[in-house]
Amino acid sequence: MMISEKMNAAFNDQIKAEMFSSNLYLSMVAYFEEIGLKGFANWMRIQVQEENAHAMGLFDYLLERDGKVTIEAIEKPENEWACALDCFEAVYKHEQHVTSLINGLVDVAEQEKDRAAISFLQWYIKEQVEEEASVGGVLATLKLIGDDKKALLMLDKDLAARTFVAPVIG
Ligand code: OFO
Repeated sequence: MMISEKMNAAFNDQIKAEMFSSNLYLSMVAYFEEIGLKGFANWMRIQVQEENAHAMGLFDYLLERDGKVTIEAIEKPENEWACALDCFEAVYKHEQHVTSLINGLVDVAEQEKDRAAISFLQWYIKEQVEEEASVGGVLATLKLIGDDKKALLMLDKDLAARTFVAPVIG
């Protein structure tokens, strides 16, 4: 079934949103490198790769459906944060926003009665649950840490262990 124009446009919007996420986290990589938290920077580097994979999953799916991929301009992300906690609060808020975008995309698929897209997007719904949970976990730890520098460095060590596993989307 040929993808509808409305569904096609909604997919392109989401590709753009995932690429914005990638750039937002890339700016956070730079921030954490600057302040010497290499483990946090590593965690963000993996996050950038995840977001690129999310964008490419939608990109490839749209092509598979004979849709038209359009690459849009991406807004400039935030580049300054007060501290690691401030940064992760922004990440958590952003991921909640992305969850609402994914839900909106599924709403469009339902309106368009596009069962294939509804099925494909289930992966993204589950992924957002994971995204919010993993970011929420780091955020909760940062709140516990407060201004204990030693504990912050321990968390930094933990976050240095994160590795990228290419997701199988769809
Ligand atoms: Fe693509 O999940 Fe984060 O933004």
